[in-house]
Parts: sequence; structure tokens; C-alpha cells
Amino acid sequence: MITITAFKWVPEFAQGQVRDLRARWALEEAGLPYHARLLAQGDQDTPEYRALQPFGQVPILQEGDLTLFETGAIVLYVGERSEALLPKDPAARARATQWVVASLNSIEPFMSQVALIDLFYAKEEWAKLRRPGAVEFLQRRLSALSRTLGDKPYLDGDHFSAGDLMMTTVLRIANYTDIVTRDARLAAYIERCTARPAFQRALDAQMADFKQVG
Ligand SMILES: N[C@@H](CCC(=O)N[C@@H](CS)C(=O)NCC(=O)O)C(=O)O
Repeated sequence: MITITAFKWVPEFAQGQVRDLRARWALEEAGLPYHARLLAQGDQDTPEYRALQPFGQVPILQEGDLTLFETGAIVLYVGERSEALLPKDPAARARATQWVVASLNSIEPFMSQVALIDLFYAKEEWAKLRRPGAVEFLQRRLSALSRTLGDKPYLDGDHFSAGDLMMTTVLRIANYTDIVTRDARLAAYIERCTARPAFQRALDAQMADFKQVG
């Protein structure tokens, strides 16, 4: 049985956002059962956990002797067992991988910069000075993404892939604002991807684990 790690509890603004959602969603798309090992505050800093995840973050995925960290690696690993995530055709498969990397490398860092400012440092003077530039840069990336998506339902055309899974979770980081959804194409794209039953099951499972704590 596959195990993933997740936090037992996070503040409300982070619920539905914690990155174990990516692993859960991939596993749901692939139809693979999994167990969530929930970490209490501080568990991620124990030597035992740091030996598995050097940065003390969630999620990790464990299966047999394999331990994997980084959601990109986890989604691609799970994708190997699901044509819904990584198509058989070598070129389509390479393009799906390309979009996973693009999500994490070309969009997420700029999305995270704005989210960090807004959610953690909004009152700091440096944050007020930095925000307009950070938002402008992010918007340029989002406009480029929207143009590339065009009228296609998914990034590579007619079929959902691991690239869409990752891109959707990255775009959802901005759920607390309309920075992404003011673009009608990106808004519809997020709705299309998150309407998938596998996403809903993953989200429900993450939220249900938080509810155990109350
Ligand atoms: N690049 C990592 C990022 C993982 C990450 O940021 N996890 C957050 C939760 S969403 C975390 O564990 N934060 C606690 C920390 O960084 O100390 C991945 O994609 O797996």
C-alpha cells in the first residue's frame, strides 16, 4: 500500500492547498489506494522525517523500499501507472512531463512570491514595495499561459494529463484573490480540471483529515 504524508492540521487559509493534494489527486486519477500518515506539528523536523524529506516538508510518498519527496517527482512516479496522467505515446508523454516542469519552474515560483507577500508579510514595508512588481511579473506569465492554452480544454489539447494536474494546483494557490480567475480562460480551465471526480475525492480526503482534529 502506498503511504503519503500530510499535516494533521493547518490554518484555515491553507486547508485545501497543502501540497499532499497533488499526490492524493494523482493517486485518485490512477485509481491507486493509499494511506495518509498525518504529521503533528514538529514531526517534520525530527531526524527520522528529515532523513526521508531533507527540507522537512509534506508530502513524501512511500511504497515498499521507495521513498520519494517533491510533488513533481511523486506525480510523475504515479503517472507511470496511469494513462490519464502520462499518455503512452512518447511525444504526448514528454509534453505532459514538460507541463509538470513548467508548472513548477515557470509559474509556481512567481505565484508563491505573491502568495507569500499577501498571506504572510502583507503588513511589512518591504512587502508593500515589492508586491506591484511581483504581481506584474506573475500576470505576464499568466497571460502567456492563457494565450498558450487558447481554446483548448487542456494544455496539450483534448486530453487531461499530469501537466494539467500540476498546473491546476499551482494556479489554485491564488484562490484567495482574482489574480488568476480574472482571466476567463484560466478560470474555466481551473473549473474544468477541478470538476474531475478524482480531484474532488482528493480534496475531500485532505479536508476530512483536518476535520479529525476539529
Ligand atoms: N517543492 C516541494 C514543496 C513542498 C511544500 O512546500 N510543502 C509545504 C506544505 S504545502 C510544507 O511542508 N511546508 C512546511 C515547511 O516548509 O516547513 C514539493 O513540491 O513537494
